Formats: sequence, structure tokens, C-alpha cells
Amino acid sequence: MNRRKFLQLGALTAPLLTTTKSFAKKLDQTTKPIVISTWDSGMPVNAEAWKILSASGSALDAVEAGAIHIENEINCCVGLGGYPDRDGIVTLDSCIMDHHANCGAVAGIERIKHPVSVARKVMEKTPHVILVGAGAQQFAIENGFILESNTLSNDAQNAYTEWLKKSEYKPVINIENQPAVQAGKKQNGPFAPNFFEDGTANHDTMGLVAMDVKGNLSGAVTTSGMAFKLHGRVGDSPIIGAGLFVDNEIGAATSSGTGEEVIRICGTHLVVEFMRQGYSPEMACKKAVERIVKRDKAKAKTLQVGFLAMNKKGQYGAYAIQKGFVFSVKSNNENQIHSSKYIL
Ligand code: SD4
Repeated sequence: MNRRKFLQLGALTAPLLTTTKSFAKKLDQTTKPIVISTWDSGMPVNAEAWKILSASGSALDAVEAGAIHIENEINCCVGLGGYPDRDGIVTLDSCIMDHHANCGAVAGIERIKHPVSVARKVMEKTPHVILVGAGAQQFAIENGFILESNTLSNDAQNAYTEWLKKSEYKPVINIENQPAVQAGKKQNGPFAPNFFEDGTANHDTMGLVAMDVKGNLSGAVTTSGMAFKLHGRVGDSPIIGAGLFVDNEIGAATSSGTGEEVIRICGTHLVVEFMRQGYSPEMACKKAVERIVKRDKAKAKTLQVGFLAMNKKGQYGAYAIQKGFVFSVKSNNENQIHSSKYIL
């Protein structure tokens, strides 16, 4: 190639290189701070977390604040306003995990308004990870939490009374697929979609993951678990590696849906491991969902599991077994609800 041709080629490729460079730079950019959370009920939760993230607070404080916010909602399926177990008792599960892999959880805790904060105390004040039932409640009281009344919320009482007519335990695939919702027959209240006229319930879990301005990740989950479960049943939500997993080198994930299926595959740990292998958050979630479906396709058709994940660049994604899993995202670039892709 003579010098003239070389210079001509240089002139032609220069803009291309610049475009490639700026594209690469774009791909390389990290979105932070950012918070993502399960379901559309994640929007106000994200807003609460954002107050902390946007003031350069820690992801840990942000996820706790988000979870506390929804636990306060008496008309929501998370927290003490949630649906009871088959014995009419509301039992709550929660966990929290930070960027050092510190974690804490409570399972089957009764009459305590903020299980996520008890989980944080377990993480910060004890050498343990999980406290359950009466022991968790005792620990909470010792740490200044108030023992609340055990009265069911009106919605929960109505649903329970209705459920008692048949007393059938049947987890319901996420509410967006339910005929009552499709027909627009929602009840009142900001989180009303969780409560149906026919007494069915689901989608009672808030899982959120955040990255702060320093690039540190944390996550939290809070739930009343599956409605009308056996007394003593614990789902995936308070189990580190099932309902929540954070690895500050790689990313973080949370889940919602039938907890038993998530526990069986150590769901969120699996999602993070897939991200470690180089998969995008969405693909990592998809591969974990596939693992559930592959085990028993017929069964998978009858239930819902959704995973939601974020990597260290603040890229996020989700995947579910069925249609209807949605998630909420808040960053400097967006504040919206996304629909997850699904397999079946
Ligand atoms: C559980 N995973 O207790 C929770 C339930 C849930 O939306 O996510 N519902 O199994």
C-alpha cells in the first residue's frame, strides 16, 4: 500500500473508529446509583431507596429503607398487612445482604412490623445469619422492636374467611394473569392488585437490589410468604442464595414466586454464578428459570418464578416462567416498570 492509499484509508476509517470507540465507551459506562425491585409495587419502594442513593448514601441503607416502606403499607401483601398462613397467623420472612457478603435473616417471625430491620440487626449484632420464629421475635423485642397486635388487616381477614370455605392450598400464578385483575375488578388501596374478590392471593414479596455511587451492591427481601401456607413453612425469601444473593465483584439477584422451586436450585446464587460466567443479567435469569422448567415442565406450567438481577455495570434484567412478572427500575436515566420476558 502506498502512502497516498494509506492516508485515504485512514480518512475513511477514522469516523468508524471514533464511533466504535464511543460505542465501546457507552458499553463500558456504569449506571450508578440504581435500584431495581420486584413487581410494580417496587415503584414507591424504589422512590424511598432513591432518597438515600441520590444523596450518596449506601446501597445497604437504601434497600433497608425501601423494604421498610412497603412493610409499612397495611394494604399490601408484604408485612403485617399480608395474608396469613392456614392457621390465620401472619408470619414474615426477610433477609438483607451487603457488599462484604455480610447477611442476616429472619423467618416465620410474628407480630413485628419491620422484619428487614430485624434481619439487619441479626447481621450486625450476632454471629448468626438466620433466626426463626419465637427466637427471632424474642431477639427483635430485646432490640427495641415493638410487639404489634396479631389482628389481620381487613383485606387479609376477608381473603382468609373466603379461603376457609374450601381450605385448599393452591399457590396462584402471579396476579397479572388472574381473571379478576384482567377484568379490572381490583379492590381499593395502592397495592390492591394483590387482593382478589375470590380470595386468591399471590405476589406478596418485595425483593430489591441497589448499587450506590461507590459501586457497592446490597439487596433485601421482605414478605409474608405464600398465602395460606402451612404454619412454619419458610420460602426462598429469607434464604441467602435462594431469595437473595449479592456478590460485590459480580452482581446481585432476587426472586419472587413459588419459593420451593427457587430453593431447590439455589436460584439467586445460580443467577449470580451465571453472570460470573459472562452472561448478561437477563440471560443469567433465563438460564436459572430454565433449570426449574427442565426439572419438571408439567409442574412449572402451574407456577410462577421470576428472577431479577443486576451486574456491576448497573445493567439489569429479569426472566420468569410465565407471563406477568414485572419489575421496577430507578436510576438517573429512568423511573419505570418493565415486563419480564418469560419461557412458557
Ligand atoms: C415465597 N417467594 O414465600 C415467596 C412468595 C412470593 O410473590 O414471592 N410471592 O415463596
